[in-house]
Amino acid sequence: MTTIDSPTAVGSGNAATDKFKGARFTADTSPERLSAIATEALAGLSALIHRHAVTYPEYRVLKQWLIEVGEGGEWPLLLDVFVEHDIEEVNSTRFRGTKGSIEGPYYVPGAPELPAQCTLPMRDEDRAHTALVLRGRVTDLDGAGLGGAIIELWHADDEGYYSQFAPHLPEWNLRGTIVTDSEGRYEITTIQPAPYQIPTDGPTGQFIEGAGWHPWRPAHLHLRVTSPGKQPIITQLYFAGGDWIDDDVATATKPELLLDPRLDDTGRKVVSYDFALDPE
Ligand code: MBD
Ligand code: FE
Repeated sequence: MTTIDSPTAVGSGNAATDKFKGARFTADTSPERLSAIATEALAGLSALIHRHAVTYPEYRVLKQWLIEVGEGGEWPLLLDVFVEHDIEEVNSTRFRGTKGSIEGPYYVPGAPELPAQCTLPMRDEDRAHTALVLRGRVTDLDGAGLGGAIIELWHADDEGYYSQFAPHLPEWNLRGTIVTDSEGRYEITTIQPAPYQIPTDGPTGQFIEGAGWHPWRPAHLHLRVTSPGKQPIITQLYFAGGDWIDDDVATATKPELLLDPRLDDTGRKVVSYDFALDPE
């Protein structure tokens, strides 16, 4: 009998939790600010408990479920799906360059460095799908090309799985760190990802099902674009007309972030996208 390492919610959840914990973050929040935010959070919770007359069985189920979110490693997933979009929104109002979007739970720094014209690492079965060519320029706000800018690109495969969060995939599958040429240009060949389904076998997925919601994100590419002296952009690109594009469970689409690839005469889907970076 062979054992197939199939992706599980607890596997991807714990991989995301371990990676996040490894990074160790701090924030310079004052006691006064912490108190103000916590007081309001608790007041909101208090108000909804009274308004809905939340029962003891409901309270105990909530407690049990929160414990399972932690044990399943799903705090990154749960928070990034339901909370991060508001954090991104309030922190991007002053930027004039390319729109940002949420980072999500599956970014991994240190993907293989690739030249401006490149193909992402992929398996033969990925390569069997229609090629997607994403090309364009990284510029400043005046449109001047930024040579040597860094584009980190990561996305799911045609089954919706991310490398390092699904045990059957090679470490850096469909992940790369691309360096723009001297005029800021890049041309990356990859494949179009499938829509992403929140794992249905974990607490986040069970909650979504219990509430009668759907667990889908539209197909998307994740990007982090940086250049010295510029504000880094973390964003996502989506596919016009795709499933879930107007009903993302993570509320992270924006009209400025839609791609509409065209089939070229070699049978590849080709699309251009330029990234404009704000000054630091
Ligand atoms: C994803 O792939 C994602 O991008 C987000 C934001 C949440 C869960 C899975
Ligand atoms: Fe994603």
